[in-house]
Amino acid sequence: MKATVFTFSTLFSAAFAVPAASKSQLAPRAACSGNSATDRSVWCDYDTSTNYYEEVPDTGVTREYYFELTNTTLAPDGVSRNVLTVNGSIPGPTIEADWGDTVVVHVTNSLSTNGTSIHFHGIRQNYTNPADGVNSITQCPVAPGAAMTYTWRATQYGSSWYHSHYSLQAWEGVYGGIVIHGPATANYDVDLGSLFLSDWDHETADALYTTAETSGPPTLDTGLINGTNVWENTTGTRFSTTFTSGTSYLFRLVNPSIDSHFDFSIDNHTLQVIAMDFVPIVPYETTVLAIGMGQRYDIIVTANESAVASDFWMRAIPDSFCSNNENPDNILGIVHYGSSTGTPTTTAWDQSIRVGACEDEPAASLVPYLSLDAGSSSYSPDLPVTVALDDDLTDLTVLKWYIGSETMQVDYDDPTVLQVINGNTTFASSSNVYELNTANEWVYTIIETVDAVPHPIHLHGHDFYQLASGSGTYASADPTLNTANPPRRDVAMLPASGYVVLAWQADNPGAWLMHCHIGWHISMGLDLQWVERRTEIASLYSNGNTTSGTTGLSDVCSTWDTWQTSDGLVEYDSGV
Ligand SMILES: *[C@@H]1O[C@H](CO)[C@@H](O)[C@H](O)[C@H]1NC(C)=O
Ligand SMILES: *[C@@H]1O[C@H](CO)[C@@H](O)[C@H](O)[C@H]1NC(C)=O
Ligand SMILES: *[C@@H]1O[C@H](CO)[C@@H](O)[C@H](O)[C@H]1NC(C)=O
Ligand SMILES: *[C@@H]1O[C@H](CO)[C@@H](O)[C@H](O)[C@H]1NC(C)=O
Ligand SMILES: *[C@@H]1O[C@H](CO)[C@@H](O)[C@H](O)[C@H]1NC(C)=O
Ligand SMILES: *[C@@H]1O[C@H](CO)[C@@H](O)[C@H](O)[C@H]1NC(C)=O
Ligand SMILES: *[C@@H]1O[C@H](CO)[C@@H](O)[C@H](O)[C@H]1NC(C)=O
Ligand SMILES: *[C@@H]1O[C@H](CO)[C@@H](O)[C@H](O)[C@H]1NC(C)=O
Ligand SMILES: *[C@@H]1O[C@H](CO)[C@@H](O)[C@H](O)[C@H]1NC(C)=O
Ligand SMILES: *[C@@H]1O[C@H](CO)[C@@H](O)[C@H](O)[C@H]1NC(C)=O
Ligand SMILES: [Cu+2]
Repeated sequence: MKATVFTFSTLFSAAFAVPAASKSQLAPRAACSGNSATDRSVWCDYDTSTNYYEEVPDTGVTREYYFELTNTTLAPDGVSRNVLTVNGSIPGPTIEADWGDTVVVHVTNSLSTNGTSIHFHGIRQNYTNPADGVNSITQCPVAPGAAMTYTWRATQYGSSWYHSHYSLQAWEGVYGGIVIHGPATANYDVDLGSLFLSDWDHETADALYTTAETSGPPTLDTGLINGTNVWENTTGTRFSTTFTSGTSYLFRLVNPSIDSHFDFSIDNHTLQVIAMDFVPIVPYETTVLAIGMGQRYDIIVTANESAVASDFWMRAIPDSFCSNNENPDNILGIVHYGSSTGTPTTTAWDQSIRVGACEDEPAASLVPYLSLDAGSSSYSPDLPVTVALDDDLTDLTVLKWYIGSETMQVDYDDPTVLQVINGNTTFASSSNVYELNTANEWVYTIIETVDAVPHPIHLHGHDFYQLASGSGTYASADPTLNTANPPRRDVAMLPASGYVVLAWQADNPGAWLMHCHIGWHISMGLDLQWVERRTEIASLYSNGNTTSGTTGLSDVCSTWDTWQTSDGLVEYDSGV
């Protein structure tokens, strides 16, 4: 299929909210006036009570980044393998900005046999659907040798990550941190930045995919803490960080794994949890924190345990209910106190406080600091998640995951928004489109499964309100929906043999993906899309600044079409 290319000249009108006096400036402010170690709640004229869905600081600052995707060899645990990276490292460079800044990311694809698109996970993309970076939905893939620019505003603050949305590329290494500086709901002294907890294998994700789609999830070799670990205790380097007694530290935990749910802890240290995804919460304490794929938690750790030891283990233990790993007890980092360089001999916290079924932290702990209630809804689609054997595009019999009545299969060269811009409103059933055409209506999505497999469900373009979650079918459980300041975030666990009810408002026009964040399942079709306020979509794409340089969507698609034709690439997965 060949993409029909539209011209921008017919479509130049939209107002994109780039502050007028944009200036490029790389180093973010260390803090905003008033914000200090003894009062993290304020941020210049704003604070943690500001409704960031409605009000955003007008900084007038633009942060500009240049990313290059490269195909190289790295040895994160001392064992060399082929990896795909942003700028040669795993994780790639961190995107850092202040709340309210505009972020511009120029991506050059220097790979030879893959397209790409970069998704800024959890970023609301308020009226900037073109910058959501999902091939087959908001753009064609960026062809080898080509480039594309993404422009968006940091309307939220907190922690996240960016990653490729092209096939399994994110899990070959194409990801990095996003840190948006802003206020916080508890005080800390030092911000240590992102802390990635990931699974890892010595074979590439692409090489493991045939196993995953024919016999189920493969057992992975090991895991990494912030991109590093040891292998068989003989090669590689463990992650380590140094504490000064009496100081408190902020860690921005991110789980970018392909198929692992982690229980995180630091021996003898209590974790104070202050944010889930991009939503600051009323602080609570725990010793072991469960973090699903795609989720983030900001935690504060106080260095007050020097009486116990000088060296402590930091542990990322894959929950064996849903994560198959050869070395679940050796995904470790080290916290040293002062100048100590010793190997810890500390004992793990009692892990049984976790349910051990790859579930979320208890909903009662996850109380958004900015208290908001969900509105009422008259639209509540019930979407079963199932798995079945099907033929794939190359006629192999493989496992496909369904959500609703479809397993997604969309085309690199005919993204949803291009179909919308071209006026085609009849989406193929395999596009798994649900339309939300009434501005600001609420939708209550019921997602449920009878299989004993939990799934981290992620929504693009919005934070959702988690109205209910539990085991059994939705009908038999018949839960009372909690609309009064329920957990609000962008990834929630669908419990094994259970249901979850996620609500949000159609306040952001665009084509937005909703999917399971298990890498294998994204490729095996556990994806759907919300086409929100269809008639308002074309005008969002009329501004060349949000897409490729000056020429936008059409240019990226025509370069892709030429490459895909010459390469003879046949799609073999969902297309997202
Ligand atoms: C989102 O974008 C709309 C349209 O440009 C604008 O009116 C609104 O103020 C924006 N919201 C935020 C929080 O920036
Ligand atoms: C990434 O690499 C590009 C191209 O080599 C370079 O221009 C850019 O400065 C690098 N960016 C960072 C944040 O390291
Ligand atoms: C990366 O390099 C390997 C080895 O040369 C090659 O087989 C593979 O196709 C390349 N992948 C990409 C995405 O460029
Ligand atoms: C991406 O490149 C890898 C090799 O690095 C290859 O195995 C895979 O088939 C490619 N995928 C697509 C969809 O181009
Ligand atoms: C993890 O790596 C990122 C990227 O290199 C870095 O910004 C961050 O500070 C590291 N985290 C910690 C806790 O050292
Ligand atoms: C590797 O090191 C960890 C931490 O010291 C230890 O628990 C484990 O037993 C070691 N494994 C082997 C195979 O020596
Ligand atoms: C250390 O600080 C935490 C709060 O972060 C507290 O729960 C714990 O009791 C303190 N431990 C000691 C030994 O004071
Ligand atoms: C450190 O943690 C271990 C395991 O939870 C516990 O047995 C030990 O008593 C703790 N030490 C102190 C001094 O709190
Ligand atoms: C509209 O899209 C549908 C589904 O992809 C396709 O079958 C149909 O041919 C398209 N119609 C036009 C006029 O392009
Ligand atoms: C597009 O970008 C150029 C160069 O950065 C800038 O001068 C122009 O004002 C932008 N246009 C819009 C509509 O934002
Ligand atoms: Cu899944």
